[in-house]
Amino acid sequence: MLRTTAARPGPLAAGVLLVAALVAAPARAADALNYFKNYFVTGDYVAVGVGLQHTGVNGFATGTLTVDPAQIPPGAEVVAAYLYWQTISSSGAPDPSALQGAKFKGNDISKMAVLLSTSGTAPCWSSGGATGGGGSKATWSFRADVQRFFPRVRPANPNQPVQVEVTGSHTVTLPDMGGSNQLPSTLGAGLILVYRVTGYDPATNYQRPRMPLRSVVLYDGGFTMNNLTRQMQVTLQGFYEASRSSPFARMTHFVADGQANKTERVQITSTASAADNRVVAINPFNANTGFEATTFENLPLEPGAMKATVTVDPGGSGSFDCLSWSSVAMSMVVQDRDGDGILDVQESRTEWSSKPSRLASVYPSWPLTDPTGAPLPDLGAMGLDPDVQDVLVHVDYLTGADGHSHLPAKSALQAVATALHNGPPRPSLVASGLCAANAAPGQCPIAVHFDVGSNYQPPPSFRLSSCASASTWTTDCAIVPAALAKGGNAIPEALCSASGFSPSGEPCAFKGFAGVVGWKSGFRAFRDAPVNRAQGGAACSLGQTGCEPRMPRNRKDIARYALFAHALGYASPTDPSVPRKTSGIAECGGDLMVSLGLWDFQTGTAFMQGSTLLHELGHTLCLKHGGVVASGALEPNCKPNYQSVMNYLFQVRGLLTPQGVPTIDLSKQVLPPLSESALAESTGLGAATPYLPRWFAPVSASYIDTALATTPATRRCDGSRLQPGDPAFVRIDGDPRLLPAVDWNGDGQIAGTDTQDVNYDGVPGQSFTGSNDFATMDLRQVGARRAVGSRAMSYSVIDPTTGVAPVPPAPAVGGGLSLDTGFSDLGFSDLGFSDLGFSDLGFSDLGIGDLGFSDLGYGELGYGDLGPPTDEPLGPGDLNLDTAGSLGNAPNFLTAVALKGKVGGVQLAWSAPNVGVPIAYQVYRVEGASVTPTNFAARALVANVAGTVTTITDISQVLKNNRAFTYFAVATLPPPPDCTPTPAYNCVDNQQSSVSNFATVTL
Ligand SMILES: [Ca+2]
Ligand SMILES: [Ca+2]
Ligand SMILES: [Ca+2]
Ligand SMILES: [Zn+2]
Ligand SMILES: [Zn+2]
Repeated sequence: MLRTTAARPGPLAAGVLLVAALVAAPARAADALNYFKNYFVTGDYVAVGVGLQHTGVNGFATGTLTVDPAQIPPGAEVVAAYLYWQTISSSGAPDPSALQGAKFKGNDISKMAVLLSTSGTAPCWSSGGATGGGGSKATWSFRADVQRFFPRVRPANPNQPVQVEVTGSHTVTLPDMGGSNQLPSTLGAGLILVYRVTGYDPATNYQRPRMPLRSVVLYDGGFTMNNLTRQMQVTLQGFYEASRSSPFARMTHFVADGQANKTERVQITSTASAADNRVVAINPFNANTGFEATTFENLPLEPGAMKATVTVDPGGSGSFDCLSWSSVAMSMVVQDRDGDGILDVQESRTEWSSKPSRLASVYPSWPLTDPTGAPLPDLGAMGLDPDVQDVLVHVDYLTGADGHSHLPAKSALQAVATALHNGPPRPSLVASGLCAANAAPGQCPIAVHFDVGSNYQPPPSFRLSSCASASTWTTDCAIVPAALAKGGNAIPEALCSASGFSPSGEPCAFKGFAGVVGWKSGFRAFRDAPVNRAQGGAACSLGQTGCEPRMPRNRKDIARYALFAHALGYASPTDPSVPRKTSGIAECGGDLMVSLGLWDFQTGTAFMQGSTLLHELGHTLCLKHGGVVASGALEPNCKPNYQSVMNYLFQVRGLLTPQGVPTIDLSKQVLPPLSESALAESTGLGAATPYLPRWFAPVSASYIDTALATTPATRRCDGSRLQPGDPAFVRIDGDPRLLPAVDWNGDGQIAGTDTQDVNYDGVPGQSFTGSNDFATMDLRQVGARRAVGSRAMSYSVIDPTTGVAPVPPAPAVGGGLSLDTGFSDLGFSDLGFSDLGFSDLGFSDLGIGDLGFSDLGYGELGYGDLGPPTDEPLGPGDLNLDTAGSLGNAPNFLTAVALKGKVGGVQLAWSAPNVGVPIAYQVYRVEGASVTPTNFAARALVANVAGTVTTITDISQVLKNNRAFTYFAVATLPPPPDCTPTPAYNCVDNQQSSVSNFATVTL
């Protein structure tokens, strides 16, 4: 008895619109349903329903909710899934039997069910369709977050992302006694899925998004329209601004008890005035005694509409239907002309004040408020602009008991802001006329706004107005004014005791470590923890004056949350009591974490902070380690023809300018394809590049690395462990003197083509596709956050109640509980232990996704986008320290300057590697303007100095006028932590780096 109503055709026919009734407006009624959630997704929702009344056998009705694959586009990711159902039971409170045994796909949902109206609503019990003798009965509406119950499908091809399977048939089993006069009696159930499809369409050269940005708003509760209550009305808000060019909405009603022979009228208005009501449908609810999911398509909203009032009443009909609602969903394309995911009307007050007055009346004052009444932040005053792509990043950080701080260095923020500001034009903005195709750096900026509280504020002379022009923009433009800031919260690290308990007494996984944060429960606990900013971020309870989440909920669709933590809560593969030294983690969405506390100086170098921040920020823009390519496949990491910090080749060492300056940047061009089987030396990468080529070659082939005894890589470039038989490879930087030629095998000759595992992933013969990050990035996912209630990557290794690991169906992903979660002391105790994200672990069933704010979760954000597995089946997290050490940490930016005067000589200066603290440097000199096998063989060791020295003067007698000399430096480093011995390196001896850039001086 499938009662899902087929989609209505149309835009509404003109004839129907003429019916728009000018009936007298009833007094403005209270909303029949409550605001539940709003989403901003590059996708939409799907709703299906099934009627169940009187179908029970042995106390239970079983039905099938069927999602046709045609209802969801290929490549969609599910971001939310809610089951609604209605059961008639005793009034006052539902009898326990109304829920007992409730199942979705065979999983118990009775304990996670959320009762939507605490007093129930009138049952449509009498045969006439109106409320009859049901005084002892009530209709109860329930909701459950069922996202976790959909199976994950791991494709056979590991280069394809994991899918969460939601299409097909889903069985629902609910209490129903079958007979027409027995309780409980379930009317039916409906399923709402919210999905997204990220990115831009390669078939249009990335000019058009695959799907536009839509808002989906969900309202729910319990409401019965009958002879006592002859109208259902609800004003839907939370979408803020419908598209001005295509203001059509979809709307679904989950409604029970409709009868074909009793009529009703559905109307909608964008102005809250009944005079503007447009008829949507006459008598659409006719499922008789069942339940239906009725979807209306192409509802005409007014251009730029900000709210929509839906009214259902009998119309002019004398006979009226008794109808019971549990949910209404609506979606529409929203107005975001610069494609940054932030609506025009949120970015600028002018967009609001210029509305037609009848539309402005629905939001009569500025600033706009979210559906809970909380004012939205004043983004215009922060410098955001509806015609410029903006990225707002709320930054919080942990601080150690010994005084170390994870507040990112100002230079790290500046480097990220500069890279994004100077990006090339995005094709979508060129197509829409917001950028010129040949825009110079800074003329088609991505304006990043770091909310770091009162840190790094510009001088008083700074004017925000200077930020609009490329010629006057400075990195000060990237700092949110302190008066508008909510970020920059310092959070003390908590210690996991030797016996494995946090200070608040919760079990923790990493004994003796502080500041370890799990992804994503622990992360979310920090983000959403209620704090009182005026009291230095002290814990408080929501509802108290001055108490709000660290990242206020009204920023959830506007700001990305960046937590600079000490370490990521994933266990080391070799010792589960120790966290991995992973640099960070992020999802294609709104959340990222940088975790460099187990790196140098407990904070990582400023360069690594910036590089990792841009890398993780890139993941929130849906960029991947191998770039985004037209086929949608996950391409390998470490591709030489992908010059981006997304690529592990460049995250550690940076992208080198011809002068050897390590730079933080994303890929700005599509380089030609590169084949590991045909590496042409004379043509190299096949195009001019802003940065030097980098690749891997056998150490035995490279005359320089053989002679200098460079330590071969101890990891494959993608972070996976070396396998028996893996040859010893080293990382090589291109010599700008040879460009465009590349000496792929490092033998000092430019000749022929080479065949080698140039990305050092253990897979020979690959072909690599170039990728332009700025063309493929998608800024519109800012509001996408994985639901903690969903089953995704962050399973723990430990069940806090039993101390044992969860069993299947939990996927065997390693992980650890967040130490710093501090459940009770963060004021979350009112939600209960399970609510705080332990449903991630698979053993809580309290409908978590309903409580938190990581609503927009989804099944898959965590792992398909993190690239192919590294050394674990699912490779959690990003580049780790061991891999970083193995990627070759040569000295940087070597300069050679001839000194004038009596003594003369050549002054040499360089900077330290970005990872690792050198023990010593060796500086070499060859005669000539370049390095060749011949002059290299005659090289002179100019100096062997301590690792603290970064400048020397060469006053050798061989330095003679009118001759050129070329210098290079190498570093000696201690063995990397967590090093795994390989045939080429024993993890005991010091490491020898590869060479710095070559610096030539002519005397
Ligand atoms: Ca925008
Ligand atoms: Ca903008
Ligand atoms: Ca390869
Ligand atoms: Zn720390
Ligand atoms: Zn990554």
